[in-house]
Amino acid sequence: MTTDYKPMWTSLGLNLEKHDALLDVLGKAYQDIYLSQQNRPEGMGYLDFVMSEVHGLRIKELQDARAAGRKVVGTFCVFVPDELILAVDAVSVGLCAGAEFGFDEAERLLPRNTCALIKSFFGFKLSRVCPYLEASDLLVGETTCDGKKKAYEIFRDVQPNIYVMEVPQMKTAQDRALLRSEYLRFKEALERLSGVTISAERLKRGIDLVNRRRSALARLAALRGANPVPVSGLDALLINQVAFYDNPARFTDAVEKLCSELEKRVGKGEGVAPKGTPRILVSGCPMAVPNWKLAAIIEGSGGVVVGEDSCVGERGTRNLVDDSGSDIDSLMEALVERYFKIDCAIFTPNQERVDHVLEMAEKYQADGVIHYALQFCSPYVVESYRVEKELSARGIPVLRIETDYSQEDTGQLKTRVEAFLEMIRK
Ligand code: BJ8
Repeated sequence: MTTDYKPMWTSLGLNLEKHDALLDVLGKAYQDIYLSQQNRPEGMGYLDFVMSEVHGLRIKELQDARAAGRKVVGTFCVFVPDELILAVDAVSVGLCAGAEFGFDEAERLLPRNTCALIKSFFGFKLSRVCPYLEASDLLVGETTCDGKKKAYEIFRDVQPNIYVMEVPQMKTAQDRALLRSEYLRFKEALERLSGVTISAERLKRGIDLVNRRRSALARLAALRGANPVPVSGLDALLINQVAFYDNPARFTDAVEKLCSELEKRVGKGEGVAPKGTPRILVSGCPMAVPNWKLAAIIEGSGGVVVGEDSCVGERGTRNLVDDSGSDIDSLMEALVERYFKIDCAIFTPNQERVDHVLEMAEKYQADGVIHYALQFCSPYVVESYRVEKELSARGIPVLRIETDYSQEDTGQLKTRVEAFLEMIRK
């Protein structure tokens, strides 16, 4: 960062000392994990720039938007429709929660056996190191897993501007009606927040922006089916992470440009790893910035990640919203139609997820699946049993791991991943 952003961070109430410490750790990790990769596509330069300005220029953009009267809405889950947020000209930012920071403070409010993702957003808030949290005019929580649902009750004490959306847990007609009514309630909350009424035209614009972003990410995902694969799993993960907080139109253009570069690579048979490198599909909990741990271990052990069955990945981006409706009712229905298909492990039963993992394994020519669950995340830890059972029955090797954000088990995980890759190679 060349500009001095300290006055902006101070005005947001950040703890500058701790914030500097966080940026130091982040910068070093990025250098070691990302910038040390070989043969990266040129288009990744845009992502490197965005990351270098993640607490700088992007926050300035948010503050400028606020000064111009627009609102910033922070979210924690892919069930919260960006389309509605964009329809009121607000800026949507997916909040990170991917680093072990401020956990001591978080554990004063939360049980120790809470998943790292929840502890992380508490830690960021209590240490006052996240400018996105501080710049948000509204935070949207949801009743997905019990951990998050109950944690928001406590979070409200330190961050009062939180809105909680109810998300159903089954896929019956009643559940669909519940989601629809929750989206209508959210639409009204956004209208109150912004003073803007969502017309069909406005919603269509929001749908179009998000559809374009999802289409660009789908194009990127499809290119990873090539053998050799033209982009590393680490870089693809980063792109999916940045999608949550970058300007959507600018981000989409950058991804489309990168995809054109990757298409050329595929045409020439070039890749980031030679043919024969074990191809891994990762399935499970979302990996928020800067959680690069598992992908770094896999790719540092001689494998390559070719897809993510994750909310920071295909679970969050598959399916577009039908924008053919001409009135608000039909467009809202189209939103519900798209979001109701999300196969998060909070749903029961959740056969769709197993079907998607199988479909993805085939599409991306995966040699094996690594199931990733955060410790204490009951939905994904429990569901990993069925995922493994059904994949194994079809001859797809599966490694199930449970971890957190610390580096303490890195050596142990590396040993297990190496053994898994070795087994696949035979
Ligand atoms: S739609 S995956 S983003 S809820 S890791 S906090 S589940 S205990 S994040 Fe998620 Fe929405 Fe589902 Fe996706 Fe709870 Fe598990 Fe922690 Fe989790």
